[in-house]
Amino acid sequence: MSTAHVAAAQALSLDATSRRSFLATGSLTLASVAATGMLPVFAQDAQTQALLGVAAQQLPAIPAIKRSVIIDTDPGQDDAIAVLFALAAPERLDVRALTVSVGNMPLSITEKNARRVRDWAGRTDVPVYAGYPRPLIREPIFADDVHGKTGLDGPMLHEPRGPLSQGHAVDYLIKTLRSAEAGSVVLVGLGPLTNIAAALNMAPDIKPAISEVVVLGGAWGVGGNITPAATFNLYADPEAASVVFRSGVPVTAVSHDAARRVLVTPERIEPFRRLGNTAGKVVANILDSAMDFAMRRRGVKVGPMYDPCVIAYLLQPELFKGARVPVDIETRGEFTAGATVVDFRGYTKRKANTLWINSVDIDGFYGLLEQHIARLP
Ligand SMILES: [Ca+2]
Repeated sequence: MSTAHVAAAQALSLDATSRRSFLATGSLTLASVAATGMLPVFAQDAQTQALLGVAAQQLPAIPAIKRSVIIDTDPGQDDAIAVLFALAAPERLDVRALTVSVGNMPLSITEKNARRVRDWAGRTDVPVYAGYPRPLIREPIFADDVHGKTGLDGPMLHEPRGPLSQGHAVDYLIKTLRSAEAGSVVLVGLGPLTNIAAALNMAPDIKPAISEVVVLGGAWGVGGNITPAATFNLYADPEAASVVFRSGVPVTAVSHDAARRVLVTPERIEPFRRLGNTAGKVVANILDSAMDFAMRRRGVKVGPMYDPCVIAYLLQPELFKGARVPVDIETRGEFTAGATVVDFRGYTKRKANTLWINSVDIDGFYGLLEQHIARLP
């Protein structure tokens, strides 16, 4: 472990408030630097600072403690793999609930898919709450061209074994976060951010309980996947994304700059099929379907793996590089709605609100995913 990792691990192991402060400031406090004799994690040389702005740094490892997580999701093929991944790490991630948003498909389909995914993981104990059936302001858009009419093409789809939980996802989020200790819950946003934004708007008093909102989305270097400028999750509800990024809660954006480079190919799929368990087969069948889409769209069997990158970040952040930067969401652009405007060079003079992740160790990611999918039924 590097000295930076040790320092960060010490900072992160202090207590919930200190960890939240680390995420918010991107550096250790002077007191902790003095105590450990180590430099802040995101320090960099002056030339890089002057020419390119903030440089991405390898993220520190974190102690293997168990964290409380609520996953907001719109399954969705890559969502399904991400949720399986998270449910396969119960010693690290206490998945309190799945809250479901409209997104890849209408809510009636995404909530049903969420219940199927928990069945595949053998985890009918994880409640599933349905949230907003539409974005805050705009008309919904769907991604059935990618995920199929079922939202989850590939595996055999069964009738979900357990019911939807009573109550609205936003009410669940507010109630749960109100009774949680400060900085004790990670919110994961794998779909449009409508539910999370609505909860933050309705009950700003829940903010201290949230240690971090980890969002799959945004792009700066690689462009969007729904328009040239924007990524699906943020384009589908730019106003909601703006609420979340401006909320003051520490945001981590696992951007497409990183996630779009985690390529799926037939060679990457085979190890999952060979695992021999149900979950491995489900993952392989989902990715086979994604390869069929890739053939139709690009004429070549290669496609990106998005949502599972967020779970890898939660389990092993040292597989990623990122930087603390100010990020704004475009809500009014004629061609750029939902785009992430990332200020690496300090033009906006705004305080950094986002840990922007733009690089990933791809082999490390696949190793971690495979190891976890292998643990499932
Ligand atoms: Ca998703």
